[in-house]
Formats: sequence, C-alpha cells, structure tokens
Amino acid sequence: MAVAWVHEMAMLCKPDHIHWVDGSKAENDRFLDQIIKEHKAIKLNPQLRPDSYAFFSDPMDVARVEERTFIASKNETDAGPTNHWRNPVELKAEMKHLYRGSMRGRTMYIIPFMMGPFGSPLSKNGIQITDSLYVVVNMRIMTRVGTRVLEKIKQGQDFVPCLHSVGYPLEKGMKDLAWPSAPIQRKYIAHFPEEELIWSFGSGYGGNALLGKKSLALRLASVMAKKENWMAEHMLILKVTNPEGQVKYMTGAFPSACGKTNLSMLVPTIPGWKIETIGDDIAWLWVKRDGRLYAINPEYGFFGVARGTSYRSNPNAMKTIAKNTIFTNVAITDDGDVWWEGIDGEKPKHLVDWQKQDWYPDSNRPAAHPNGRFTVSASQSPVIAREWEDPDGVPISAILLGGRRSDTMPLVHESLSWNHGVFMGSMMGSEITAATLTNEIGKVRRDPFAMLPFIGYHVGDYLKHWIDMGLTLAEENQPKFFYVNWFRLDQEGQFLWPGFGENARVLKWIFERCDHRVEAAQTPIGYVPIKGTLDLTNLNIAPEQINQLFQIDIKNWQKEIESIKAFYQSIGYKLPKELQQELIHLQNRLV
Ligand code: OXD
Ligand code: MN
Repeated sequence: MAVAWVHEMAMLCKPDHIHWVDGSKAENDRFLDQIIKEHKAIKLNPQLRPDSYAFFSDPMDVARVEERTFIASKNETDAGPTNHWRNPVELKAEMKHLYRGSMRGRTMYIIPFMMGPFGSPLSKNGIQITDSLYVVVNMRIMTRVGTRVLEKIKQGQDFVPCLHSVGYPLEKGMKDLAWPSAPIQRKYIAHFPEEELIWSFGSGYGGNALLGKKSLALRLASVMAKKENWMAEHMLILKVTNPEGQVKYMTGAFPSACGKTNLSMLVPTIPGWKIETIGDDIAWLWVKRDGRLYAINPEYGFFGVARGTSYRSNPNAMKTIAKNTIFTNVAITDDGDVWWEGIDGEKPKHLVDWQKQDWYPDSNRPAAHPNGRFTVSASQSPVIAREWEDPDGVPISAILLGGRRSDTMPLVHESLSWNHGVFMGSMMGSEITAATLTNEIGKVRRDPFAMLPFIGYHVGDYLKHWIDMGLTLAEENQPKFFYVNWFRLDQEGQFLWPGFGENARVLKWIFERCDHRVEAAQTPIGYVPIKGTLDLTNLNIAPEQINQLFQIDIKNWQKEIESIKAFYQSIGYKLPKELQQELIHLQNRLV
C-alpha cells in the first residue's frame, strides 16, 4: 500500500531520485553535510553551540499561511465558518496540476513517522513525501521517524499519507535557491479529512511543511478524534509536584505566541514545588475505563519561538537548545552563535540578520524574525518528565485556558461546572499583537480552545464534542477548567502580575483546588481565590495590585458578553444550546 502510493506520487512529481529515510544518526549526518555543501544552512560554532545549524528562509515564506490552508470535505457545512473550504475533487485537480513534475531535478524523500509514543492506543503512523532536506532533518526531531515505523506500516498498520513539495522544480541548467518555495498564490496546505490525506505545496516553513504537527496532529486528528471519541488539542501538558511529593498533571490551551513553551518548562519561585514538561504544544486526550481523562504528547520535539526566549523567561529552554538544535530565521553573531531580540546579555555591535544582511544596533529593524524558531528534541530538556513517553498517558486534573488580555480577565478564575468550563474555552480570546495582524492591533481575536486555525471541521460540532466528552467522564473525575491571564495591565499600562516563575503561585492554587484543600469565592464569572489562599509569600506586590488583578468590572464584562454573542452568531445553527445557555446564565449572574 505504502509502496504503491509512493510510486504513484513519484509518477506525478517526477523526482530524479527516491530515498527512503531510515532515521539513523549516520543518515542524518550525511543530510546535514549535504545541506552545508549546498549552502542551504550554516553550521554554528561548535564550541558555543555544538552540532547546531541555522537556516534562513525566503522572506516570503516565514510563517503558517492560514489564508492558504484548506479543509476539503465533501460538504461545505462540514468545514464550517472558521475554515477555508474547497471541493475536494476540484482542489485535487488544481493541485495535481502543480505537483506534475514539481520535483524535477530533486530527490524525493520518503519519511515514515509516528505521532505519539510507540504502543499508545492513540498513536498514528504517517508517511511524508517531501523534496526538502530541511523538512527531513526537522521531522526527525519533531516526530518519531524511521525503519521501526515503516515495519509497522508494512505489517499492515494504517498510515496517513502526507505529500509535500516546495514547488520549485529544477529544470536542466537551473541553479537551486538556498530556500526554494512558491509564491503565495501557489501555496496550498490542503486537508482531505474523509480520505485522511494531506497535500502541501509551495512552502517549506514550519507547520506548512512539517506535516505531522498542525496538519496531522491537529487538523486531521481533530476529525478522527470526533469520530473515535477522543480529543486532539492545541495544549501543553505539564506535571506539577508539590513539596509532599504529590503529583498532578494539567493541560493548557493558549493561542500561538502566548507563552505555552515557557509555562510548560517553568521554574517555580515557591520553595519545594516542581514543574516538569510532558509536551509544549499538542495534547491527545481520551477517557479510559476508570472514567478519567488521560493525555499523551504526540510530538517528539519542540518547535519553539526564539524571540523573547532567555535565561530570565525560560532557562530550561535555553539549556535545551544548548546543542543539537536547528535554528530558523534567527540572527548570527560574529563568533558564530545565535541571537534574537529578548535573549540575555548586551545587544551585539554587529550581527548577520535573518535575511543574511549586516545588522547594527541602529539598523532600525529586528535582527531575528519575530517567528524565528528553534527545533530541538524534547529528550534534551532538563525538565522533561520521565513519563513523557508513557503510551498510557497521564491523568489530567486541570485544564488551563488563557490568552493575552490587558483588562476584563482576572489572574485566575475557575469553572462552575464542565459545561461552564467548555463555555470558558469557547470564548477564549487574545489581543492581537504586532506579531499577528498589524491592522487590528489591540482587538480581541476569539480563538476557542486556541484551536481556531486547527479545527478540521465545523467549530459548532467541535464545541459539541467538548460538551459530550464531559458526559463520558465520571463527574468526580471531570477536570476543572481554570482561565488564567498573566497579561492584565494597570492604568499606566504596566503588567500587574510579575509572570514567569511567579506563575507557579497560580499553579499551586489550582493544584490545591483540585485537591479540595482550599476554599474559593464564587463570583458571577466563576470561582476566584479567597484572601490568603493564593500564596504571595516573599512576593513584592501591593494589595491594591492584587485587587486590580481580580477586579470584575461589570461594564467590561457586559462588553465581553456582546462580543461573545457576535462570535456565537458567526458560528450559526451548530452552536451547542448548552453554550447558549451558559452565556445567558453568565448574563443573569452579572445583573
Ligand atoms: C505553532 C503555532 O507553531 O501554534 O505551534 O503556530
Ligand atoms: Mn502551536
């Protein structure tokens, strides 16, 4: 089956060579040597950053392209209002035309990969075909790649076929580019949920090209999950241990660039508490016979945003990327190391920026791209939990939700019930920052469960699936939902909460709420800490700041309700009635 599909795709794309990736270190070393020889990356100074490489993309190929991302289900209503829908037959015909001969002059690499630990009931096999060695070396870090997976597929296990081409064939005599790709109107990230098939064309960057991540583990997996009664979520998974050695696991949904990686590796400031990582971006969740919710991380590495990462914001990430790391679109120092805005230390006097231009402190432009990334194996993290590859998953006690909100949302509030928690997730929003959409800065973008760009079907059906999952959980085992907001500002525009390691104080409160160890006060929006239960020991924070952090401003909440109503209207008739009811209840509680 796999061989037949590869053969068919080779007939279509017409590569000069075909290489089946075995995933070994020797093979990877050969690929990296070839990449350097072809001037497609630079090797960083081995004394400063051993076995690490830096790539620089085409300036037109630097991020996920949501406007060129398609869900090609048979019926348009199955894609819903949050996706770009295309008729699968038409889209295939259009894309086939592009793939025809698209790998001329190149090698077609066949990558057998697995999402999820070996032996987990949720794990899925995939085979990605690609003509990009950048993709091959990144996939080897981000997923479990190689012969062991291929053996399983050959024994008859299913796999998701993923076809990828950068869309830049090399005709005779043509010179290759350092970062070949296609113009935006020829980029396609296409998902065929009924066939469980992914076709990506024209981009070599991140989620557009590393198809195990957003395309398989979220968009397609969300459809499979709905069908098979589990959940594929844009969530970190963390392990919290209290001073008595008791452990709880939590997941957290936060939109892109809201600090998921930082939170999943946090160094607590409160003595005796420990945080370890299971995953930093994606969680697959299911209910086991014991009526509890369990999670695995389907990924094998971190594809983290470099900007802002430092020993101050995330020391564990800095230690993780000390070696064996691939960097993309960061700046390079004169001694051959990496640099980005927000990293520790003085601004260098000279750099080579992500566009390979000389850069000086007065150059008036960022040296690293805001979406510059590091790709690194999760196993290199000093705080990876020992059970992070447990095929049975970890039991989840709490589900964190959040985004960037300068007002309205308190530091933390807890759901009143499962359906209220789903309501909190459904109305999640984050203020748009300069890194996303420049013309709408400051506006709240509703991003239900941080899944807006990743739900592979109708958002209304997705929210109903969340409601239904609550029914399959024994009530005493239903995780509680906690909406957190580290980003609330005072009247002067200063952060009210110090953030970073101090966020562990909020995790401690959440931990103790799950254990019924601390009381909480009920407010119209949910439970909040009563005085003395949020540990503020040795924290230099004025009582007035705490008051402001928890202030529930009725006017702001009424505005919030209007905005949620407008969002709900955009979902249309598939919005679950349970959520409509939760909105009415909230409105009534606020009066
Ligand atoms: C990511 C994203 O790359 O959410 O994880 O964009
Ligand atoms: Mn993400």
